[in-house]
Amino acid sequence: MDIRACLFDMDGVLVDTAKHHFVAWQRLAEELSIPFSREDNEALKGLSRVDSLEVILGMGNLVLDAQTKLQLMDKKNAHYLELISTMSPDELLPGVSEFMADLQREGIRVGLGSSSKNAPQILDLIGLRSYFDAVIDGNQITLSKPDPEVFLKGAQALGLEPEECLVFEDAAAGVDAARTGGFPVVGIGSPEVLGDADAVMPGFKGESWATVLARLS
Ligand code: B16
Ligand code: MG
Repeated sequence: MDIRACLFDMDGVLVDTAKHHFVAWQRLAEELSIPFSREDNEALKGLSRVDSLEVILGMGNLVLDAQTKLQLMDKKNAHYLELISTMSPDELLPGVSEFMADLQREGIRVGLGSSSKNAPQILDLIGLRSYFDAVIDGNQITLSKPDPEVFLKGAQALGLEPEECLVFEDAAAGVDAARTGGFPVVGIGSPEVLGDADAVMPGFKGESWATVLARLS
C-alpha cells in the first residue's frame, strides 16, 4: 500500500463530541415527547444533522413540514454550540496530538472528512487546525455518509487517489463510505461495530504511523 495521506473523521475520532450531540438531541426529543436514549444516539453517529432529525422524528412517527424541521435543527444546533463553546485542546481524544505530530514528521498529508457543519469551529477550539492540508465538512457536501462524497472530495483536495488516503472512522456509516469510495480504512472503536474496516483499534493512544501501517500489513 502506498499511503500518502490520512483522512480523519472528526466526531468520535479526534474529539468526543457525541456526548454533546446526545444532550442536544435528547432535549429536542423530549420537547417533542419522543423517548431518546444513549443507544438511540449511536445510530446517529456520522449522519448529517437533517438525517439525524429524520431518524428521531421517525422514532416518534412524527411528520413535520420543512419549515418546522429547519427551526428544530436550528434550535438543536444553537444548544449544541452552547455545549461545545468551552471545548479546549484538553478534550482531544488520547494520543491524537502525538499521532498528528508523527504524521507531520513522516511527511504524511492530513485531511478532514466530517459530516459536521461545525467542524471548522471545532478544529479551532481543539487547536488542530494547523495540521490540516484540506478540510471537507458538512458545508461542502450534499450527500451524507455512507455516501463517499466527503472522502472523495478530501482526496481530490489533496490531489490524491482514494487508495493513497487512509481513512479513520468511528461510525459504521463512515466505514461503509470509505469502502464504497475505494479507500483503505481504520475503524476507531470496537470490531463488533466496525468489522468491515481493514483494521480496528480503540483509539490513537500509543499509536504511531509505523504501528498503524503494521496493523494494515
Ligand atoms: P453538525 P463526523 C458527524 O460528524 C457526527 O458524527 C454526527 O453525529 C452529526 O450529526 C454530524 O456530524 C453533523 O453534525 O450538526 O455539527 O453539522 O463524525 O462525520 O465528524
Ligand atoms: Mg464520527
